[in-house]
Amino acid sequence: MIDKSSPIPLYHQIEEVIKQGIEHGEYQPGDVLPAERVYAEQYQVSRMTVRQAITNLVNERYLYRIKGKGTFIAEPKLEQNLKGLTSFTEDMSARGMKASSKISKFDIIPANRSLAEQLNVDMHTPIYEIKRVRLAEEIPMALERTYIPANLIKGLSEERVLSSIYKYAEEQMGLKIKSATQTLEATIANKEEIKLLEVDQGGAPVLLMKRTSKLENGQTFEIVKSSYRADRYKFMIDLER
Ligand code: 16G
Repeated sequence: MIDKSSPIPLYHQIEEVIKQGIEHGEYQPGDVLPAERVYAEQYQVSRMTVRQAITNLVNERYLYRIKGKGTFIAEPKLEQNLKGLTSFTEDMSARGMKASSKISKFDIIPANRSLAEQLNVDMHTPIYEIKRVRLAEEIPMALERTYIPANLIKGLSEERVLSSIYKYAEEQMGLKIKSATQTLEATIANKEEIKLLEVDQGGAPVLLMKRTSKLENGQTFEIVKSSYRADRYKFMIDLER
C-alpha cells in the first residue's frame, strides 16, 4: 500500500492509510490509534514520518490527542447540504439522529433599530429573542440566536422551542416558510460559544451562518445567527455548469 518510489510524500501515504482505516470502519470513533511504532514497522518507514502523518490528521480533526493517554479517532463530521430550506430538527431526523435543544434565553424584547430594519417591522415591535444550543444525540452542534416578530407566532413558549420552531409555526400556526437568504463565514468561538458548545478554549473554529427567512406573503419570519462547530460540521453544495 506504501509506494516508496512514488513522488507522493511517505507521510501523506501514511495519512491515506489511516484515513482509509477510519472510512472502512477498521477504527471506530473514540478508539485509540495504534502506536507510531506499529505503523513504522508495518510500512517500513521512520517514526518521524508516522508522527508527521498523525499530526496532519490531528490538524484536520480526523484524530484528536489527549495528553498522557494517546491519540484517538474523532467522530466524523456531519455533512449538511446547503440547498434545502430545512430546520435543524429535520436535518437531524433525516440522518436518523435525535435533535434536542437547551435554552439559554427566551424573552420578548422591543425591536431596536437594527432588528426593526432586518425584520422589516417598526421600532419597539415585540420580538421573540431565543437562544438555543442545538444538540444531536446529546452532542452540542450549534448555538442558535433567533429573532421572530411576536405577533407572527402567538403562544410560542420556552417549552415549545425545546423542539421544532418550524414545526410549530407551520403545523400549529399555519404559516408557510417559503424562502431564505443565508450567509456562511468562518469565525473563532467566543467565550459563550466555548462554554455552550463545549469546544477548546483558544481558537476553536466555528462556522457562522446567518439566515433571514420569509413567509409566502413576503413577510420576514425570522433572522437567525447560528454558530456551528467546525469540528462537527461540513457544508456541501452541488454545482452545475
Ligand atoms: C435551522 C436554521 C434556523 C431555523 C432552525 C429551526 C440555519 C442556519 N438555521 O437551524 O434558521 O430557525 O433551523 O429549527 O440553518 P427547528 O425547527 O428545529 O427549531
